[in-house]
Amino acid sequence: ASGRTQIADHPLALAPVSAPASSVDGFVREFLKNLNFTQGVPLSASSPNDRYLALAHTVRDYLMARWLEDQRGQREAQSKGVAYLSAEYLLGRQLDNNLLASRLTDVATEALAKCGIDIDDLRQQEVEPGLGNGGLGRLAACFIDSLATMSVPSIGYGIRYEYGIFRQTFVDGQQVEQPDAWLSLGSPWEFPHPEAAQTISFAGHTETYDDDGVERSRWIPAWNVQAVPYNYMVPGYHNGRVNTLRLWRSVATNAFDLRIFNSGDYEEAVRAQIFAENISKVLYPEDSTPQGKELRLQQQYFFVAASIRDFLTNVLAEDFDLEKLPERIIFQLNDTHPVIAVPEFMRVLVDEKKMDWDAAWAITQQCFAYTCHTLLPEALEVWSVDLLGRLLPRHLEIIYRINDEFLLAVRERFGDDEMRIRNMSIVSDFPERSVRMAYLATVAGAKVNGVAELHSQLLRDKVLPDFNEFYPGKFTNVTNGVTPRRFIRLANPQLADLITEALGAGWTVDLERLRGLESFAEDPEFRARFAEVKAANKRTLNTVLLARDGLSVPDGHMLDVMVKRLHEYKRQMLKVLHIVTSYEGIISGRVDVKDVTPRTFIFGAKAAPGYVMAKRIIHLINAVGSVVNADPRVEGRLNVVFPPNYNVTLAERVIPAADLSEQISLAGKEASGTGNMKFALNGALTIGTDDGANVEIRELVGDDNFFLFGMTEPEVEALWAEGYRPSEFYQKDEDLRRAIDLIASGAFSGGDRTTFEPVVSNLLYDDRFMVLADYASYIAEQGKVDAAYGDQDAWTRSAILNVARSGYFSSDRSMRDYIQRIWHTPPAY
Ligand code: 4GP
Repeated sequence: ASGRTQIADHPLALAPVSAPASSVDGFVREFLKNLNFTQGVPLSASSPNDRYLALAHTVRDYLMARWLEDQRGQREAQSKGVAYLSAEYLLGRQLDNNLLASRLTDVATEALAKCGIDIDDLRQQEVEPGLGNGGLGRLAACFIDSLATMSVPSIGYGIRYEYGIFRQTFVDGQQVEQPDAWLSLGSPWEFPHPEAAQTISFAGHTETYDDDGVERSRWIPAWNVQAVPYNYMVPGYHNGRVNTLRLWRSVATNAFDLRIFNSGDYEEAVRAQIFAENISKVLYPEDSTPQGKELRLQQQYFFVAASIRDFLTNVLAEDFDLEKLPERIIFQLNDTHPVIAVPEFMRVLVDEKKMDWDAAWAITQQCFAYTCHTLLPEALEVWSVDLLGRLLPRHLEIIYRINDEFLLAVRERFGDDEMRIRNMSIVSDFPERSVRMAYLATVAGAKVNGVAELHSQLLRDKVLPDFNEFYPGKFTNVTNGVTPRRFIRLANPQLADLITEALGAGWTVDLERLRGLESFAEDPEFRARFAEVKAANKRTLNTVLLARDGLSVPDGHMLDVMVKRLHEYKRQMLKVLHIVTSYEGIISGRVDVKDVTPRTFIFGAKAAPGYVMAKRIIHLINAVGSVVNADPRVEGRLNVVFPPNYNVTLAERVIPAADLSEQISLAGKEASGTGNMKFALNGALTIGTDDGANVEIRELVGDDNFFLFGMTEPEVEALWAEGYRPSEFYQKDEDLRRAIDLIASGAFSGGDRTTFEPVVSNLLYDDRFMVLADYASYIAEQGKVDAAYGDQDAWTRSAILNVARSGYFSSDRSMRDYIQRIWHTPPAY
């Protein structure tokens, strides 16, 4: 027994003694060791995948000591931490980021060179985890990077989707979804812990019972699955800190029935396994079927229930006084997907921990905060009462009670204003009885935040005004941010070096220092070097696109980029109309091709598999591209490039090369945007509406360095109120008519007028996002873009000023705002 105690006390039992030596020879040794002992091959017989995995394991080894130390610290700390609950983490590749964070890039490069290996070849082996869709998933990844870099005690919780978001391919210009098998060659960055699986239950019924004179409820579930944690390292930048991202995988409790197997029914023998594993199969399963909807709710409950249990049982001490929970944790709800955590938390406190309802509710209201990422009403999730009652019967009861008490309080405050009561009820009766998850989150959350100034204001005044009146001070804003580590240091190393040369080190963790570049904008020599970096980035992009998709970015072209999810509100259609207008001008002879500024238009966009109009727009972009690119009359001056499967890896090459950033959503629709920030930080000029964070970008970089067009949000409202008839714009504007007519004529569909007819009639007779209303202003502003681009030196000056003035958009600043306005956590421990 005494021997065991001694071992438990031994430093090695708590954490490895130290990281391997950070020398080239030390790295070589570790790398070869991993090749031999982890991959089981000698260098001479190793495949590129072996080498990549060995390299990744080596980097892990360097981070391990700090990771274990920080996990222990987090368990032992008595201070408050953050648990970020998110259905998505769009991480991007890990290798480079982890090398950068641990200052190992040079050592690793040299060490591998000594082994005869070009580290660049190994970089290409890494398949990025497809665990996110768009903005909110990438935001989550930026936030955990910043939290680690700022040493904030925190953990990210989510789902380890086996296939992630789909891999996009184009067949005849149309999107075809393929499974994204990102795990097929193994992921060296994850640490599975099957022994720490949690049981997560579903369905069944509830009952009340007498618990020593107190009537209590309990849930008798019908089936369950196991949630297996997979841990990922989240290293801070140059601070030795390593936080954790914990993603859950769903497996069957009894994966395999030997009795049935032996009876010969092999399919039935593994049915439970297939059923259970579906939960963590894909991100955002198609939800147009009832089965799809149910699967999404299963996913949401699955990961938040596992995360809450994980925190309560593995992080808190066994004898922790639950009344003190608000001093130890805040769960940040990243949009509505994790909101079912609220009734789950209540269920655990009331049913399992036997806490009094009011006490539990008071605690819950301090332990959650909610971030909304949208303004589109259809994006605010609702769950039918029918589905909720079947899948999570106890949670539905809890939601009803929360709602009853909430509405009682509303009546007390505002009287029996039935209209207001109906508008504020968490449970709505129309069009079917359902639970409004955004309302539940708003009622439960200590704070509710939007993601840019304008968005937060609209959220408060237009989307949830009654709640704002009822809960003064609950609503706040935190403008989004992006991590400068990945999006400048890794994505744009040459710019990073130029900045360091000008400003010295330190700006990577204190991005406001970029202000210092303002004076360099006036220095011709600096401008020339800045322009050279941009040109080099374009050449790199050209090489990448050529290898990846056989596409090219010709020398001397302005790079005009629109990369983001495909959605009508983002208005890729407006961009298409601009291209078609330029093209039509050339082929009709009204514009001399020699006067056209050579531009390459880059698109990157996935459409949700069930979003038919978005897919038609993708088809149209590709169709326009093939016609325009091939037409000799254009003389190569317009070039449309649409690489499929836009992802973080490609973004890191596209953004640093861009000249013009397209942020052209209808005002009042884009919550924030984060791509807009990445472009500005990499010296692209924005053409944009007064929407989302564009507003703040423009304020900071200045009107002279931003191309503003389109209606403002109040103008949009006014036009709606007055009755928007898109066809009137079509009738009035000759250029617009020519562009639309050209599409309608079949010019981009081999003469077939039916192919894009739905797109055209949607524009003419519906046009919910007012593309036609903003067309004229957009085209006029694009004219100014061309003129400005004509003076390259002035353009470069503006580009530098964009970089210099965008330091505010670091996700480190966002995290400081969250800490100050919402979490009230100590900045570090
Ligand atoms: C996105 C918003 O569309 C975008 O404006 C914002 O920058 C981003 O969240 C992060 O806050 N929303 C989503 C979504 O990704 O799925 O609703």
